[in-house]
Amino acid sequence: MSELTIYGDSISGNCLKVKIVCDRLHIPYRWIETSVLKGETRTAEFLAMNPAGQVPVIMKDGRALAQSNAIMLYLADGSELIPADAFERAQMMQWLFWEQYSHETVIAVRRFHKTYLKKPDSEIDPGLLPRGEKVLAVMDGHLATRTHFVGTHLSLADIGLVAYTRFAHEGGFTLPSHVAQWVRRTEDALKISHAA
Ligand SMILES: N[C@@H](CCC(=O)N[C@@H](CS)C(=O)NCC(=O)O)C(=O)O
Repeated sequence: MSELTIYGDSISGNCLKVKIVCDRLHIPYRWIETSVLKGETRTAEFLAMNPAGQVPVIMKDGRALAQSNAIMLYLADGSELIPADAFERAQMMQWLFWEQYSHETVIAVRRFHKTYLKKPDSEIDPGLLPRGEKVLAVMDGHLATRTHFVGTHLSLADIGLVAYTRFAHEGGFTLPSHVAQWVRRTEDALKISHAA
């Protein structure tokens, strides 16, 4: 089997999800730094792998796969990061779909505009801040009585959600207490540095 290659931008939480899963499961990989800001996702070679022009993308056995959560599901197949119980597995998917539709589109987007495009708050969509606060409140309510998003073990739901939550302060958000504690716990469990 050929080596796994990850095309990723180190500033991107979506790309870090893939790296975190590989590191956790001891999957060897080659990382090819691909900068969004430098337009490296717009070259003909890159668009041939992912016509959507987005990282992360993995190449495995001559095939390309995009979408961070789809990549995590492929890499973690059969591992302890995916619950064996069908209902818990579906709950994990529930959070992963929510992450992409409601969380990443707000928390990651505001962080990108504020920290990387260096826009003043007056030039950033004013709806992002209240929407992000609502998203964090949903997470806080869920975590008030739980250590992990699903069941009692770390799963892809935690990895998918921690990827951008740990950088939420760079988007001007303050983490509610249960979320802040869960971020710390999850970073420690994954042996990644504390982002805040
Ligand atoms: N839903 C996709 C989102 C990927 C995405 O938005 N990637 C960003 C970096 S975080 C990107 O490549 N942006 C470049 C662009 O959209 O032009 C995923 O989860 O992989």
